[in-house]
Formats: sequence, C-alpha cells, structure tokens
Amino acid sequence: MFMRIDHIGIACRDLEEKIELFSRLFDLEVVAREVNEEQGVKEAMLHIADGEGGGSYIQLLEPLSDDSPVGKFLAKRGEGVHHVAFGVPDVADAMSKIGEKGVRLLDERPRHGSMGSQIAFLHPKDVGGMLTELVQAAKR
Ligand code: MC0
Repeated sequence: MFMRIDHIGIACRDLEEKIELFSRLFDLEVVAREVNEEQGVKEAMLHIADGEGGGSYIQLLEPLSDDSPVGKFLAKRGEGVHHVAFGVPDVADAMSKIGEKGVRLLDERPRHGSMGSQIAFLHPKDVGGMLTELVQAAKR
C-alpha cells in the first residue's frame, strides 16, 4: 500500500530559522514554499531524494495561529516531529482500505496538500501515537 516515505513534517516556531538550520546541517534545498490556510500552516519542502512514485522531503511547518493543529502541538509538545507522511498511489483507495481496519480517518475526503498533492490524515491514537498522513503526489 505504501510506496515510500513522502515526507517527515517538523513543527517549528520560526520557519526561516529552521530552513537555515536544515539547509546548513544536511545540505538540503528548499523546492517549494506554501501557505495552506485550510491546514493553518506556512511550510517549506526540503528535497531529499527522488523515487519511482515521487520525491522524499523534510517538511517544515510553522503555524498560522495558536489554535491550528501545529499551533496546539507546539504548545503541548514543543518543536519536533509532527507527522510522518506515506506516499500512496491513490489516496481515496488507501483511506478506504485503512478505514476498514478500524483506524479513524481525520478527513472525510482528500484535501489539498503540498505541491499539488492530495492528502488525508489518520488519528495518531490508532497508529501507535504517530500522526500519519497519506499522500498522493501530483502527476509529474
Ligand atoms: C495531537 N496528538 C498527537 C499529535 N497531535 N500525537 C502525535 N502526533 C501529533 N502530531 C495527540 C495529543 O497529544 C492527544 O493525546 C491526542 O492526540 C488528541 O489531541 P488533542 O490535542 O486533544 O486534539 P487536537 O484538537 O489537537 O487534534 C489532534 C489531531 C489534529 C491529530 C486530531 O491535530 C488533526 O486533525 N491533525 C491533522 C491535520 C494536521 O495536523 N494539519 C497540519 C499539518 P493525549 O494523550 O494528550 O490525549 S498540514 C500538512 O502537513 C499539509 C500541508 C501537507 O503535508 O501537505
């Protein structure tokens, strides 16, 4: 079902500061920046590698407000890994297959994600404490 790890999402308070840190430490390059109002984030994608089904990235996330998902996460847990996102060939199909196994879907239907992707989240309490995202990459 999963083709690859699409990205690891990192919650941060200051996006520009963390872009500088990750670029300097790991020689990563920012390939996309976006404000996603629906998800309440300002974000940057740092490219790691390309694979058959799409790329792999570090995603840096700064909240647009304190009551957004990432804003609440920062207040409760501080900066760090926020979610793991797996690449799937068809997000709606993956949602239905995983939903049938009793995992709570946080989205009723796929939403707009980074770089034109379609995404959906799974409840962390049903995935061993890991907020999990399904990503269908945009067609290249
Ligand atoms: C909350 N919890 C987490 C968590 N966030 N556990 C692991 N990882 C996280 N990131 C835990 C809390 O500690 C709590 O456990 C329980 O889940 C319920 O959390 P809550 O604080 O009571 O509830 P909320 O209101 O903060 O909701 C949490 C939930 C929400 C995960 C349902 O954040 C959500 O729907 N997230 C999906 C959307 C999202 O995260 N968007 C931002 C990234 P305890 O034990 O304390 O009860 S957008 C993005 O990434 C896009 C742009 C993209 O990739 O393209």
